[in-house]
This record gives sequence, C-alpha cells and structure tokens, in this order.
Amino acid sequence: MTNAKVRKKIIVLGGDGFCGWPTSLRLSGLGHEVIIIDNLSRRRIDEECGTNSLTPIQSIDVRLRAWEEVSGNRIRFYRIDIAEEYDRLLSAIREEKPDVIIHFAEQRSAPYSMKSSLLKRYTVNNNIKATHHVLCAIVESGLDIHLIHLGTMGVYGYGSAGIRIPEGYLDIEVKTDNGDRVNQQILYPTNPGSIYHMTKSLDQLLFHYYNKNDRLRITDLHQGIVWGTNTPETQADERLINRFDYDGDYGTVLNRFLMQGAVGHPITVHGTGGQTRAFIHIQDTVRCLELAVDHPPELGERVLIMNQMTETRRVIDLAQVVSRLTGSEIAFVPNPRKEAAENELHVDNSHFISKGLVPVTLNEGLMMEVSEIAKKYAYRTDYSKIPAMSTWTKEQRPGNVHPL
Ligand code: NAD
Ligand code: USQ
Repeated sequence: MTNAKVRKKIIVLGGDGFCGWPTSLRLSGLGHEVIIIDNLSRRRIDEECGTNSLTPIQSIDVRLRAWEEVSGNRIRFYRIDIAEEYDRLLSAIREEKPDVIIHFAEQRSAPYSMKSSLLKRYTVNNNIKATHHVLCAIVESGLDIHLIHLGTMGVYGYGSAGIRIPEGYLDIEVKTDNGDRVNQQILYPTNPGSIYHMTKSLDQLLFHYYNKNDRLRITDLHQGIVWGTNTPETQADERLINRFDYDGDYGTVLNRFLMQGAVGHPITVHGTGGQTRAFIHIQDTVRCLELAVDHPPELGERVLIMNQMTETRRVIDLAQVVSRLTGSEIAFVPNPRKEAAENELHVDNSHFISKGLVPVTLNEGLMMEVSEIAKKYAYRTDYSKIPAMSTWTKEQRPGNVHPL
C-alpha cells in the first residue's frame, strides 16, 4: 500500500473557515477520519463588523449533516477556542489520538489586524497563543503527531530583488574570525508587512524551537493569496458552499476584483498596482494539504517548509484582466497600507511540484466561474463594506482613503 492510501485520523483546527472547510471535505472524501475544531470566531467577526460572506454559508451543524448525507462520511466537530481553552484542546488531542493536526486557526486578515490597538492585541494574542498551545499540547500528549501549519508568503517580505525566494531556508556564506569562509543555512530572514504577517513570522520561531527541543514533526506551508471559492466537494450540495469574503478587511485582492467586476463596482487598485504577489487557487490549496498529509517529514528532520503558491502576478495586471472580462472600470485609490508601491517576486515552489502538484493557473475560464458565483449572489452585497478603510499608520487617516 502506498503512503497516499493510508487512512489517517486528522484534526483540522479552523475547519469552518475559507481554506479549512474545503480541505476537511476533501480529506474526509478521501477516506481519512476528520475532526474539526473551531471556535467560530470568523463568524463572530462578521457579526462584529456587520459583514457577511457573499455566498450563503450554512451553520456548522447544517454543513456537517449535509456532508454526511451527500458522502456517507461523518466529520465530528468540537467547538474549542484553542487560544483560550488549552485544557480542552489537550483533552481532545488525548482522546482522539490524531495522526495529523492541520492548523488553520488564526486571525488571518492583515487589514483587520491593523484597525486598532484592540485588534492588534487580539491578533497577536489569538495567533501566538493558538500556535503555542497546539505545540505544547502535542508534547504534553506524548503522541507522535504530524503538525501541518498554514503560514504565509508574507513572512518573507515581497521585495526579493532578483532572488528566487527559497523554501524557508537560505544558503549563506559567512566569514569567521580567522578569515575562513563557511557555508550555513539559516531561516530566511522575515520581513512582515502587518501585525497579522508578524504573527506568522513569530510562529516560525515557535516551530523551530519545538522541532529542535521536542523533535516534533512539523510542516509549515508558506501560502500565497488564495482565490476562487469552489472545490468539487463544496459544489456537491448548496449547503456545502464555501465562504466568499469581499469586504475591505477580509476580501483578498483577486476575489475582490472579480466580485467588484461582477456587481459593476469600480476595481479598487491600491496605489499604482505595482505590487507583485503570489497566488494559488483554492482547489490547489486543498490538493497541497492532501500532499502534505501524505508526505510527513521524518522524525528528527528539521521543520519542512514548502511554498504553497503557483504563480506571481502584479495587482494592476489582475485588475486589467478583470476589467476586460467584466467591463468594470479601474479606480486607482490611495493605498491604505504601508507597503512598497512596486516590487518583484520570484518564488521557488519545487517541493509541491515534485510531490505531484499540477498547478491550476489563473485562466479566464476559472476567473469567469468566480465571477458567475459573485453574480449569482450579488443581491447579498453590502456596497458600503467594499472599500478598504483600515489604515496602517495614523498619518494615513481614514479621510485620506477614497471611499468610492
Ligand atoms: P478563515 O478566517 O476563513 O478561517 C480561520 C478559521 O479559524 C475560522 O473558522 C476561525 O473561526 C478559526 N479560528 C480562529 N482563531 C481560532 C481559535 N483561537 N480557536 C479555534 N478556532 C479559531 O481563514 P482562511 O482564509 O481559511 O485561512 C486559514 C489559514 O490559512 C490562516 O492561518 C491564514 O493565515 C492562512 N492563509 C490564508 C490565505 C488566504 O488567502 N485566505 C493565504 C495564505 C495563508
Ligand atoms: N489590494 C488592492 N486592492 C484591493 C485589495 C488589495 O490593490 O482592493 C492590494 C493590497 O494593497 C496588497 C495586495 O493587493 O498589495 C494583496 O492584498 P490581499 O488583501 O489580497 O492580501 P494580504 O493582505 O497579503 O493577505 C492575504 C490573506 C492572508 C495571507 C496573504 C498571503 O488575507 O491571510 O497570509 O494573503 S500573502 O499575501 O502571500 O502573504
């Protein structure tokens, strides 16, 4: 039997979220036993901000019932705040004895993390405690569990000045005191661009430490910006539909542009649009998780870092494609963020390619599919939530941000 056919018990932390839900369905559909742990904080944040998914996502209970009806597979659910309820997390791990834990459970919006001192502190507390609690609980359980974490390309910073960003580790040559030259590999220096991205940089050190001290098996996936919404599993029944964030805090750039084009809103390019970012379609996110589950690092191996992205694009180029496809005009708005106006980005993603990933690239067919979904649910749009109003510094006062 090949590795890929081994049935595993997998806890998905954050399994009610945008990436976690379709991943849970895929893994369950493949025959793995899946257990979701989530505190439903993403739904609470929507209520707090007066926002909602463009698609009508169902409650976690309805989702899980629908999945059992459609697939015959049962996914169990624990509502636990992994940052605040350590003992309950530990008990769940001890009781379930998973082979794998996939950790999606963090506050993932950069703009939300920059909105106020309260939300900066919430993001740091939530994300760092969540990650540390998982690591601590794995050690305390005494079990050999493969931890897979969703990190971000943003830990590297985006101005790679012609360097191809490696998968986590950088080869360097240093001069010793006696003038010899020695080669070393170090963690690629982090250069986060928001409080959220900073928490992901701190996560990296926690992984490094627990891997070194307790020999934990850890895979850290540095993911680019996810676009798209459906996977074959979420399309199987309307009740399984995935979330689609379009608001100024949680909507990510390409999905926002596609949604804006579909509802006839100007396409909101920040600054010149010269920012280059890494992208991945949600179907490839799910495929990468499948591959990561099948290929754990060896016991004693250092943290396995893989760049989970398939291509890089400039924001303005994406805006132009969407404008051409939908007829919406491009609006150049003052950039609410503190980020380089233009940058190059070259990324090594050979780990996933060598494990069998065949990338879904940005094509007009798939972009139109997202646009069609956005059109179908356009009646749910709250236009007042589209502009990005969270600013990175006091000087970038909300009054300076074009509300459109
Ligand atoms: P999401 O907000 O939709 O999902 C995160 C889930 O985690 C939510 O269901 C939330 O309720 C849960 N959660 C948060 N804090 C928790 C806690 N303390 N205890 C229990 N549950 C908690 O986000 P997403 O887009 O699915 O992203 C998932 C992960 O992937 C994040 O860690 C994010 O940093 C990373 N990522 C996302 C993208 C993207 O474009 N969406 C890109 C790169 C990396
Ligand atoms: N942008 C626009 N117009 C918009 C929205 C965004 O021009 O309407 C620009 C931003 O200024 C930025 C770029 O598009 O330059 C990307 O913004 P984004 O909101 O799509 O992505 P980001 O804030 O980096 O965060 C998202 C996810 C986060 C993940 C990250 C991956 O929310 O969880 O970690 O993508 S990465 O960017 O590779 O670090």
